[in-house]
Amino acid sequence: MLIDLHPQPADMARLVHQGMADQPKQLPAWLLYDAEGSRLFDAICEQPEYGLTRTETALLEAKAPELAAALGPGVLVEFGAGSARKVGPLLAALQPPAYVPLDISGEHLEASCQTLQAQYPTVPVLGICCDYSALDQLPAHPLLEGQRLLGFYPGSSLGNFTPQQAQALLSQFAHLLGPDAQLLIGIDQPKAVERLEAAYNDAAGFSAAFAKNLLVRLNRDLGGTFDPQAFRYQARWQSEHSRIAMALISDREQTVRLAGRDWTFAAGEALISEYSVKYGPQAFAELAAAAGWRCAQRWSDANDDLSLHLLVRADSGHTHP
Ligand code: AVI
Repeated sequence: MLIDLHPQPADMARLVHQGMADQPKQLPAWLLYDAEGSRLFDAICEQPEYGLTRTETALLEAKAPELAAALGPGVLVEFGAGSARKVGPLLAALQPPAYVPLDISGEHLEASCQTLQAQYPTVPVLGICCDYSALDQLPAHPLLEGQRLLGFYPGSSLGNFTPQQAQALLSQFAHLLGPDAQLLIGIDQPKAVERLEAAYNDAAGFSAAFAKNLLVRLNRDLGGTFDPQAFRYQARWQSEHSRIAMALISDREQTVRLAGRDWTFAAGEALISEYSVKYGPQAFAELAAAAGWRCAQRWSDANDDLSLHLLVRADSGHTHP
């Protein structure tokens, strides 16, 4: 079952106008995820240099019963579920009354819903295709009515927002999930620069293809005239911001038409395709606190590369881990 709330072309054009007028030019990360972008992202997750997915999946598998016990009963709402490959152990341990994956990539989401429904026939699955960062409220649905909601936000996708946007997003999740909610969130941590830069610039070229697919997508869906060959992909660690900046660098001065307007690039000018901010446990706890959440418990892998944080509402009086 799928509810389709994908942004309309006029909304996409408005966001593109805003982002292209920014300095540096930058577009919302969710535009990367058309059907091809979602496929390329899945391929990135399997590259030897990109350990995030493997580490988090292993941690979820190992800790699923503990995580389920800490979360308690409720409908599981996953933000940015994509292929929903991580949630299995949690569904098995939690046996929630329903599982509600949200994702921007409709076709991809539909396929994941079908696969999961077949694997977990006792858990009703309700997919919602949407930009979860712009969702004011969850749609009314019998599966959600009167239920306590548990948020699940793995993959460190919070890092694809600036810290200011990330704080707003965490506050919005609190609002969407309601007073009794908890949020289980996966956060990638800072580590050696060489490892970080390699993770976002895999030798097989999937990271570059993923970023360049943005231009193909913009050409197709928003009347763009980008020549992907005229841009080069770059991923750099910016320690002052604790983030990887992924960019498409214009190899010459050029003017591109997009969403009904002309945009000029200087030679060497960047179009930021994505940031990926990394938070250590302390920095993340501060960010969560600013958004009204308290870190109740943390799990991490043996190398302490990545954390799963269990967040409870700061005003809930909930004392359990
Ligand atoms: C989805 N997100 C957490 C990925 C990341 O690691 O920031 C997106 C990504 N882009 C290129 N590689 C991975």
